[in-house]
Amino acid sequence: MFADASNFVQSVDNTFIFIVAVCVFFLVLITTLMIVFVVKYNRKKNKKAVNIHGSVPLEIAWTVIPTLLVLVMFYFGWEGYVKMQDAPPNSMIIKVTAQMWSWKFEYPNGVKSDTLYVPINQPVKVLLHSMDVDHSFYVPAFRIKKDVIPNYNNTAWFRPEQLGKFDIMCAVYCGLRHSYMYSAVVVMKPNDFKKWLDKQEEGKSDVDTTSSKM
Ligand SMILES: [Cu+2]
Repeated sequence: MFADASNFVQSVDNTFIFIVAVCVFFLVLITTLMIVFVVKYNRKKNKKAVNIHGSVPLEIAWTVIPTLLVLVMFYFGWEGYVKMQDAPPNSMIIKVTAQMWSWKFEYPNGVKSDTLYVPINQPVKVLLHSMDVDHSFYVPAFRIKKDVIPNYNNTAWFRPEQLGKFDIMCAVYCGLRHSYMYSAVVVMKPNDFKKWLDKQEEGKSDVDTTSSKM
């Protein structure tokens, strides 16, 4: 049903679907019972109200079942969160700088770009820095979202598993042009990524010479 653009898609979607399914099940159950009871116990049919006393089996059921359900939700949420916190040691480190209102990406060799380029199947750890206010690094297709806060080193990681271009957006309102804070992550074949990075590095030295002449 969903495209597997990163290693987190499956676990996040399963947790989400489980929670939605539980909510829909109870919405339908409670609404149906309400309607049935309104008809069945209508005042016109049952003019005299009857006092009902407690039921131990019922009380146990409506305490234990919801408790188990929220514990299962917590388990999936916690398990997914721990995986997202723990970047593999072979991750490529990319510095991400957020500022009003743009993203900057810096690769291990010092190359910088406005769009994030990554090789497929390579774990990438992003070091998230903010130059000014709170932002949030959000890649919906990868199911990752992490706050980017001034004076605080937040990190996130992902392993892209599908070639293509995916949206990056800021998920925290950060000022007038917050909605302009769009970028993209481009997932490339490892060879293409290497070529791109080498080309950028040549470009970078050109820029350095021109700036030093000025
Ligand atoms: Cu922002």
